[in-house]
Amino acid sequence: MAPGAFDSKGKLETAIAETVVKFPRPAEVDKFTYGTAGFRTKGDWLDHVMYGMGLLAGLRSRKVNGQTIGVMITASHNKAEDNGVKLVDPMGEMLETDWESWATAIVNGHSPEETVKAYGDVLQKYNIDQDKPANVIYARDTRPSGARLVKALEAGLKATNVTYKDFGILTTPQLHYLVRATNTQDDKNPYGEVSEAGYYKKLGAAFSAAMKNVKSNSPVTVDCANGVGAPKLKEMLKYLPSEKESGLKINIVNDRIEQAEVLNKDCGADYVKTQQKVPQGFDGKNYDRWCSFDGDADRIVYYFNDEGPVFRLLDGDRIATLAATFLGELVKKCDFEEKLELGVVQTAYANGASSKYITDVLQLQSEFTETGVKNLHHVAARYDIGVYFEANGHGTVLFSKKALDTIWKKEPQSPAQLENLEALRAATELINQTVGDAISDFLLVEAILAHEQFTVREWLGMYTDKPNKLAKQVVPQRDEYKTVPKTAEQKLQSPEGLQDKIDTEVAKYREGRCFVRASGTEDAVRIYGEALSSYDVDHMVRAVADLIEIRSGRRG
Ligand code: G16
Repeated sequence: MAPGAFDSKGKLETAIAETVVKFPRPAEVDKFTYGTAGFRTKGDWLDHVMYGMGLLAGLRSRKVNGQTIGVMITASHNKAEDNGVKLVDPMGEMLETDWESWATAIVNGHSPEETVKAYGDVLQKYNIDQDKPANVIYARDTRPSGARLVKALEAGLKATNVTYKDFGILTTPQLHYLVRATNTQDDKNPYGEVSEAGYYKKLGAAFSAAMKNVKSNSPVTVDCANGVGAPKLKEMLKYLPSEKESGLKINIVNDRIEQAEVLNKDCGADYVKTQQKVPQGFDGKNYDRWCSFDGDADRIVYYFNDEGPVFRLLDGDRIATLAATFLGELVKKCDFEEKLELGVVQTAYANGASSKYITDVLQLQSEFTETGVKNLHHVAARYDIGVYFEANGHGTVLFSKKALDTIWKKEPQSPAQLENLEALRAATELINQTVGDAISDFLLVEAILAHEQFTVREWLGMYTDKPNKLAKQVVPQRDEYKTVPKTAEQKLQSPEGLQDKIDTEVAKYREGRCFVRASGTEDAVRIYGEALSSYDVDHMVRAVADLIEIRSGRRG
């Protein structure tokens, strides 16, 4: 069959038209939109979307010469009844953004003919040969709707002759790992074994290497948000050095995955970050080290109770600065002949104090992108070592080929340099290069704290956060909140006139910064504010929230 064409006998068109009707569009949804991290809404409404994503995943694989594409079924930090789906590109990164509009076109067909046409449009646009092989792997989190949605996905894959494999229940980053591992199997340096066990082996070996010369400040407690991170972290423990060897004792709480309704409920990274409080099940004493994963284990935040008790958060900004400091020092100590450029990428939600620390104290380049790891990842990839983190705890570190070659080829000049080189090499293996990964980030942070012999208090003492607040406000129509391009989402262009009102309010507060943007994962807008004092922040954010309530017609 010629590239860009359906088969001449119309078999493919018929197969799509006959199967898509089994997964009708829900009446409740006018339009599905590919948001910050794919499609996300109530699980009950997603069968049609999932079928369409099966079609698209096959097309994408054919476009990239049969390389394996990943499909992850998850709604991450959202409540249990929601679900979602995102595609993973061959190197484990998020789907190329140009393809998001095709995803939207395919899943929004109002009739079988429209779905068939959207499929044909992609074939034609990219001159795709439908007869070429296509390979897709997929996994899901612990949500009850996941098993049913897999059936819809498989129907889309079968209709278009895609070879597929179900990896069952995994964390989102594990699926990203598997996609990259699959596509690099024939390379000189495969990313890892193509199995869940391969993931644990790789991280376990890297963590043992990272901890070779150091001991941890034990213990640490991990809140797994009652999600998939709980069983997977328990499995990971089997591959880690013993408590006796590493000094690290890992406690796990909020691991009730059999009770779907408690997923992310009053616990998990998003709850802790947005509520600025400890999760349900917290029983730590002052200065005990705790951290929280989110529902699909791609985000992590740390925290502890200070005297008072006063809640202290060590969020994504803190992990970024900790990692950048540690890696930057190791690079200096290794004294490479080739200069390695380190950069840190954040979003507008980053605390101003962290950005100042990166540029003024660490003297590193810092850049800002729009929300979504898909945006940060590509900017970080321009550096030799690119650290990227969203304040909400989603992020990782990327090493360029040049950086990896430099780090692995260097001949150490002294035992001390060998130790530093070994720590840096271990970090390149420990850090998930595909996407933010709570388990990998957790092990990285634990290794760094052990190397630096840092307590949580000392970590917090690296700089002082500006008082801040991240609030969420449910609105009837989040689509009307649009931001001005190239402002890192800090200025609204619509609803008309709202930004002027926000500016007037914010100007009343000392060193105030506050912005509003529509969430791409929930039916809400997010309001972020920081100012000189907590009192100012609370009042400023409240005042901006009032403006939105008035706008939504909830207040006169
Ligand atoms: C997803 C994205 C993150 C983003 C978060 C919140 O995370 O992968 O990059 O920060 O949504 O996005 P928004 O503010 O648009 O709702 P997750 O962990 O929910 O997949």
